[in-house]
Amino acid sequence: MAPKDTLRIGITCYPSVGGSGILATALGKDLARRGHDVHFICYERPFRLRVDGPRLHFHRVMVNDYGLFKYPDYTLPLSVRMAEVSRDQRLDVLHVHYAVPHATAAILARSMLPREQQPCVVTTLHGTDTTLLGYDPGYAPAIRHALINSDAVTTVSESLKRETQRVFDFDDSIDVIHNFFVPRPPRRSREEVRRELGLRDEVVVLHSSNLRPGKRIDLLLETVARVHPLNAFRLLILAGEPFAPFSEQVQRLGLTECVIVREKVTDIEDYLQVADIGLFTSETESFCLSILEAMCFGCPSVSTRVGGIPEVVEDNQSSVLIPFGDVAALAGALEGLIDDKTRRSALGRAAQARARERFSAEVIVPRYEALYRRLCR
Ligand code: GMT
Repeated sequence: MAPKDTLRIGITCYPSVGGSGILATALGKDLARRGHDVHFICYERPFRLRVDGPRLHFHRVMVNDYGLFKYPDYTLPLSVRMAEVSRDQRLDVLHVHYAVPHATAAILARSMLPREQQPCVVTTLHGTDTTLLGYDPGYAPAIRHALINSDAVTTVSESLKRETQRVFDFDDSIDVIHNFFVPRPPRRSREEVRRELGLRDEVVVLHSSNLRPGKRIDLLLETVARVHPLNAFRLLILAGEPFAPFSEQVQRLGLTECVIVREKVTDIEDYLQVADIGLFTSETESFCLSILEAMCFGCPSVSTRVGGIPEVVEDNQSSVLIPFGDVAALAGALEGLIDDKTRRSALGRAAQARARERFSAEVIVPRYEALYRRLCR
């Protein structure tokens, strides 16, 4: 890439285990691979950005705990760091993932700088910044203000775009740029991982998430408890947060032998390669990156038909969609796929092809690049 084509991009996201941070990290890595200079500005190193790389840098935001403050403030130190990095690295773009408080901090950072040093602000909404905080009168006006003052707003699905327009009464333009996933080659063999999980010939049903309330882990476990026979499969849960709050339900439903939990897994590909069917019972989901991660390994899912999920998968072609809350139908669909290896494989092949054609870095990242260039012009 010629030097004049190189963009200098600041990225702020939540560094913890969660879809928006994972997506932001993957985007930053891919932009750096394409020759851009990328600067992450966060309170911690994003969990999938283990080390800096060529053109890939991490700038920590220091948060103080002053005695006067009952609650430590993050927004102001973040905005100051954003302004410093923008000035020192001559950033063209500040791309914030998740509106609260990142978009507000970016707007403030931009206004701290002289006009010729001001980066363009791009805000990407990922879900609960609209679907949860957008309904909170203590947040909504601040989010709306930050969106109006962003140079561009993107959402990760059409569904989230519609809801954002409605919830914030926002009629400026919104670009829909779907999520993408770049699978790394697994570090261990399939056999090694199956051995670690203590599997014989059971089908592996996979659920990966941060276990937050909207994921409805209660319904996930109820669904699994209805599937027969229980010893034909194991439910592998890759948990981004501690699973302990659900242990009592696992015992009560007699699922102790059936459920395998791995917490805060970093080598997710090791486990994705052994997954046969994904299971997602979410109440709200703007995209569901976990479904896409499974698709990349030829694994179809049974999931609820909510939010942006029908944009990620096609019902009965690459996955099975069930109305939210219909546990009997979820269990029936799951049982059907556990029993039918041929259908499972056909759906899995279609899912993998769809992931490659629509949600690969090659397809999605150039859309962000085009947006940045449009703004920089
Ligand atoms: O609530 C979560 O699952 C975390 C949240 C996030 O911001 O990390 O996930 C949201 O962003 C993901 C990446 O764009 C989407 O795949 C998830 O669907 C979305 N979650 C919700 O909308 C509930």
